[in-house]
Formats: sequence, structure tokens, C-alpha cells
Amino acid sequence: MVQVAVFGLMLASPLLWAHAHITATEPEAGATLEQSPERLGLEFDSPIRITQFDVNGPQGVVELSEDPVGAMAETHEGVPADTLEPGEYEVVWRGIAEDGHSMSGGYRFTVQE
Ligand SMILES: [Cu+2]
Repeated sequence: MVQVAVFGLMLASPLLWAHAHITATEPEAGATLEQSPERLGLEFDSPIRITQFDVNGPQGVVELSEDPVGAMAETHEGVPADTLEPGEYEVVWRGIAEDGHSMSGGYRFTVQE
């Protein structure tokens, strides 16, 4: 992994802002969890500013005690204010990468009974 990252840096011109790609979500897209997740997260290969981070579940909008909106970073975290009831959840996000490109995405996961 380290070698791949170094190779990528050598190819990229330092004069260009990096285009970002999402590399991971927390939990993984499509995951079925045995218990409520303590945090929800997004990971990118270069910094992006998150402009929207919404979580919806069987009871509607999930309130977050911590959300990543406004932060410019590679790793973003949202923390549910309460334990998530069993059911299917969807995270929807938007952001702007350093190169000015808009990005958006979403993923679902399930909390088991
Ligand atoms: Cu881009």
C-alpha cells in the first residue's frame, strides 16, 4: 500500500490539485451489523470538504452528535447521537475536492435485530 501511494505521488504534478476518490466507508457498504455502529465514516485518497452528510433510517433522519460537514480532510466521521434501532440505514454525502470537483455518493447498511 505504501509503495502504491509513493508511486502515485511521483506521477502527480505538484502544480495540480488532487482529484479525490472515495476509498472506504464505515461501516462497509452493504454491511449487516450485529449492533449499532458507534461512528459512520468516509475515507478519500485526498482531502475533500464535506458539504452534506445525511443519515436516514427506519425512524427517519438520524441525529448526529458529531458531523463532518465543513471539514476539509481525507477522513470524515459522523457520530449518531443515539443507538441506531434495527433496520436499514442510508448515508448520503456531498463534497468538493481540492480540484474544485463536486463529489457525491451514498451507501446503505443494516443493523440487525
Ligand atoms: Cu477532480
